[in-house]
Amino acid sequence: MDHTQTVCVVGLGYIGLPTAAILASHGHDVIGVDVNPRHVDEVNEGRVPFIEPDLETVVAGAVARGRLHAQAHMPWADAYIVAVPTPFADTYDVDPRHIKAAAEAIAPQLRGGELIILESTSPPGLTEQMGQYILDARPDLTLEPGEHNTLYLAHCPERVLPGRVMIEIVDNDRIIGGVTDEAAIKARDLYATFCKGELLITDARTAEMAKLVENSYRDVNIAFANELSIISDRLGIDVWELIELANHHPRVNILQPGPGVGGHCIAVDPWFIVAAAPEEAKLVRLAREVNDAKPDFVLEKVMSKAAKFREPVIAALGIAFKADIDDLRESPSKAIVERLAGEVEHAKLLIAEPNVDALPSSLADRPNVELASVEDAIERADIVLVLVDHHEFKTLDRELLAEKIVVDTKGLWR
Ligand code: SAJ
Repeated sequence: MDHTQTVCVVGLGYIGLPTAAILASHGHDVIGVDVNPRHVDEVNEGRVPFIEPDLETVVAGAVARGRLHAQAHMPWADAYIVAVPTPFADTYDVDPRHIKAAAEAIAPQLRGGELIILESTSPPGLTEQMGQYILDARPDLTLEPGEHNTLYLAHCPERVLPGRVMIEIVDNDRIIGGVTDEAAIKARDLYATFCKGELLITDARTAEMAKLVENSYRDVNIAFANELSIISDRLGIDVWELIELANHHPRVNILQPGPGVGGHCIAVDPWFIVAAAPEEAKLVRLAREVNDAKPDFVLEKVMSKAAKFREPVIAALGIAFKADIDDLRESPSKAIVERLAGEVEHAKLLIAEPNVDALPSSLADRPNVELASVEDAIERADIVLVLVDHHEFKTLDRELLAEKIVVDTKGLWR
């Protein structure tokens, strides 16, 4: 594919917008499509509706040069990259409604010959399902290669780490799973225009599973760390020191415990494996359960400390799902604070979250909850609960903590 072809990125969220901006800065004409008019307007003004280092500069530059434009309606393009949410339904199976909507919006635009790439995390088979949605709407098209009316369909899972997206989107190796070999080659040629990492070709189902397995691998390792933190608490051992020492072994690399696992990836993707193979995926399921139960442990710890006070004041440091981002999706820290606010009604909760200007409504509407600066929150608190290792917390004057009861889920101030 040469550099002057049009690429349409469907979904201008945490993955779609960086992908659109990088494509535009590498010579493509990019149209971003989003159902949220606020996103569309902000992008066209060169702004980014969420925090991601260096993204806004690239978006602003691409918009100013006329290479990137956002709109609500689906255009025709040589290539489509679909990056819409794939949440799970109650059964832990995928809820394909956004994929279906994207496919049905793309279908009428197609002429034959287009490349359609699904980047959203997908259980095995969803890429083929997306193809079927398109063919249901356009029976005149085909996935068989070599025809004038062929569509080229591939799954290229994104694997970038929030907070490092602009680096990883270019540097990471990419798995490219074609529904046909020809589709994989076309997709590889598009990614080759901006990816410096290796471009690894496979089939769509293996590519779908690879993404799920990577996140599940991390989930299992974090579950091990979280279980160790609970065992260590019982045995009176410092888990952070324990893990640091064990990790000196050349073949041991235990991850870090925390208040639980959040975000829209690691806390979600393993369930797609469980849904696809419920009898076989025993460890994958157990790891999810261990990590999902960690907030209960933290909550009990804080409540036992709070029981010593008539009207305890608790400073909760961080409600984002991890350090140095503003993303509250599936955040165990936010869930812990919400439950504290509900279950310890006589407590006052002071939340320090440097990455947000306002609390989400689940917290803002509660009379015993307040957003505060970190210094103010700690000064007024009886109990300091560390939930996220934001850089602002790491460098705090430790003098502030004298006389305070500290519950530190991230081992920040050891
Ligand atoms: N966490 C721990 N202990 C650790 C590491 C992480 O408790 O040692 C927690 C974090 O605090 C957070 C959660 O796990 O709540 C997930 O954070 P993360 O930094 O591990 O991962 P995500 O969800 O931000 O991004 C992951 C990445 N996957 C892997 O590293 C295998 C990223 O590369 C994927 O692109 C992303 O999921 C995704 O979109 O799937």
